[in-house]
Amino acid sequence: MRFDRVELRYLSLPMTRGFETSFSRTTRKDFLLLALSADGVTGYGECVADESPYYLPETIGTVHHVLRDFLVPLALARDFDHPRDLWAAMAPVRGHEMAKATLEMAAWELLARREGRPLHALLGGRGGTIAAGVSIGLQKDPQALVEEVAREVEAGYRRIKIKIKPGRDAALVEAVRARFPDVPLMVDANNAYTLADRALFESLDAQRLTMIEQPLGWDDFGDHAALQRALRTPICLDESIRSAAHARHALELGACRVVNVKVGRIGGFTEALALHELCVSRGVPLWCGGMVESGIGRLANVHLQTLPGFTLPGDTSAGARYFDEDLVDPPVTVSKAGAVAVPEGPGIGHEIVWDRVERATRWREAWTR
Ligand code: OSB
Ligand code: MG
Repeated sequence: MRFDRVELRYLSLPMTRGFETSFSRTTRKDFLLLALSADGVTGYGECVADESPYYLPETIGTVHHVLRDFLVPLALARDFDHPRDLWAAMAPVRGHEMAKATLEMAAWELLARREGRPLHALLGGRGGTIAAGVSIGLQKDPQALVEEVAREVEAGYRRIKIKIKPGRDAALVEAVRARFPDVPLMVDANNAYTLADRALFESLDAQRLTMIEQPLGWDDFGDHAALQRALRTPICLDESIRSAAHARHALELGACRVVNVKVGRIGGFTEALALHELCVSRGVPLWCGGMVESGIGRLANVHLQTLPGFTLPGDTSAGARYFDEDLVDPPVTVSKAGAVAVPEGPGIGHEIVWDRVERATRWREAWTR
């Protein structure tokens, strides 16, 4: 592929509802969308970085900088046979996985469109449907949370994830469990705790949670290993895993028993495929996380989850839970049976709604060969 143009847009989309985690509350979705062109075909990559470095260190600002000054020049400097060669060429840039993924995912999407095939076919996945789970943000009180869980169970979701933080944890789990004793339920703390909170997690062990996601430090393995030794409930790492090697180290140290993959967090699809292979070879359950993506990034997640190692429902919920006017048509929907249909059109497989993209665009910048 001879890339001849890269365009980066900053988009700001109003959200239908706020999303609150232990680290922030958002009511708008601000993100970068990258368009990569070669020989008259364009592919798209949605960046998962936020304005603030509260989930991981990267931000929209750092992604813009690293793309503009390092990754885009490199992508326009020579030809690439395959997206994995672009990934290899980006190796001299340390870290900055979200920036790398934005470009690398666009290269896969471009290749899929050029071949007239759906993204899942290039990744080695399959058609059909995937199982949907849902991530529910912090609500104003336990009653509001239980009502929200009831709505999502009714909507068909096959696994419920709730956010917790210190002071808003055990009581929330108890309230949900009292009403839904058997629903597949997990919690995500987004690194809000330390080992000093061990007793809380030991008490949660009785709640038959499918897993506890990222309870401790965002870049920690050692304390997670100590906590995992004390628990029956599996720990799942999210923030701590920014490469396939991180996952291997975490598993070897006993820091987790389940892995959450976000393509945008680990540098792109090439690395996601390596991580997938690692988990399959070790029999480790794998699932696909979400970053409140627009339909473009959401569909990329749908395609990835058709690979055989994705044995657990992910955080891919209906686009309409977050956006009245999503950027793809049709939007991503979830059936009453909790299934998302895998698109069969070229690339991500649904049309991008350009007038909505234009309306959401705050600035744009382009580079040519
Ligand atoms: O930790 O999984 C997370 C959203 C933003 C940042 C981090 C996380 C999340 C979610 C939302 O849990 C998942 C989604 O619906 O996209
Ligand atoms: Mg998480």
